[in-house]
Amino acid sequence: IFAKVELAPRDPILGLNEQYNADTRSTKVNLGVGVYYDEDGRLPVLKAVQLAEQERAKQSAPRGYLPIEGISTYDKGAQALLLGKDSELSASGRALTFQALGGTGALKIGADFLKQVNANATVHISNPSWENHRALFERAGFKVDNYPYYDAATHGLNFDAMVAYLEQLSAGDIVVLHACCHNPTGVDPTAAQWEKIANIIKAKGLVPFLDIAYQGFGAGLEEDAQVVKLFAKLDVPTFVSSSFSKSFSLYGERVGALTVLCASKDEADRVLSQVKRTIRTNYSNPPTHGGTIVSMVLNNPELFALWEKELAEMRDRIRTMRAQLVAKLKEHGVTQNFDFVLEQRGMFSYSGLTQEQVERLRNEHGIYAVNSGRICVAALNSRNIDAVAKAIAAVL
Ligand code: PLP
Ligand code: TYF
Repeated sequence: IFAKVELAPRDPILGLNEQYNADTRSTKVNLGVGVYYDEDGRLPVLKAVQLAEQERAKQSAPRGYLPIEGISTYDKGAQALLLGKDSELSASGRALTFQALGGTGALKIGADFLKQVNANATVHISNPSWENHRALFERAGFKVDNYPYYDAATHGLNFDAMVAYLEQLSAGDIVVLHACCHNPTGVDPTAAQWEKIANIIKAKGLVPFLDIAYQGFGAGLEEDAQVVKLFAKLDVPTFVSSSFSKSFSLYGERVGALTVLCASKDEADRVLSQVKRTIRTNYSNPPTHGGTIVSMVLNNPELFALWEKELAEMRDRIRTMRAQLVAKLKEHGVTQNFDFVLEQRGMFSYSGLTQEQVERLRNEHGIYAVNSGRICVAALNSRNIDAVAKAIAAVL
């Protein structure tokens, strides 16, 4: 049965990691994968997480099976982060949240459930989008198309083309939107543009699937959830995949959530039963450790405040790195305007570097960026930024 199995392509981003790890140069810098590193170039273990883990270890809690939908306090906490603490949707039982295996797991159970209820829909993702969006929805059985998004000429959003594209979609079609900190470009619509996007989606009967993997990395936890609240207010059936991988620096714990907004409590009860079936037939129920830690932080006011402060520090450090990168490029004689880097949000910058320049960065300077020109600004620090700016200047 394996004789005809073809070799699958590597994930372009995770493949880059393998290449980076094999590189023996001591000056190498990994700006590829979307991971937040601290000023010392290390993956942080947040203080709020450490305190929760110490408390958890003291409890020596047994590790029984969780409910299919996960830890109820985790689900409530994750939902409140998206909709706010006094959401009418939550109070009326019209919002469902499922603990999921990271943002990816949330996308996958959402996609599988959508395939069951909306099989002939086309899924529309931004051009460009996170590498896994297309593959994941195709694997779930959908046809996947791209809507116009990034405008290379302005390093900004091609809003007119995006709107024109959405206007001609058919009712029931699914539109995947990055609720904040667009991956890979760092370019987000403005509040006014979001209003317009949301109104088209409602008027056309489209199904929004909001992916929010970087809540807290844009402007703040609340600010970054505005887009979710906007859709909640519109009263359209909405899917939200959220992730704590980056915001808690708990990548390997697979902490995420799928939230589904329904029209009535009765509808929500039926949707709940079907999404639970999707989960049961995939992995039965989620794991305990990461979810417990996140739930402890979300539901303890002191730990929550500490977490929010640590998240703000990560966000501010990325901003500082953006400013320093722009300044250092000038210092190294770059005359092109890179000020757009300051406007981009979240971990990434679509730098405008060509594939050839990215290859030279990698081969000649040991600096790893994604072939698209995407760099992870969160991997810069005061020790590597000079070398990075110098190398970019050299390949430009
Ligand atoms: N969605 C986007 C846009 C992402 O950038 C990521 C990155 O990892 C994910 C989803 C998946 O998140 P997780 O690692 O929690 O599965
Ligand atoms: O875009 C990124 O770099 C992150 C990490 O299959 C990532 O989202 C990349 C690829 C992948 C899973 C996570």
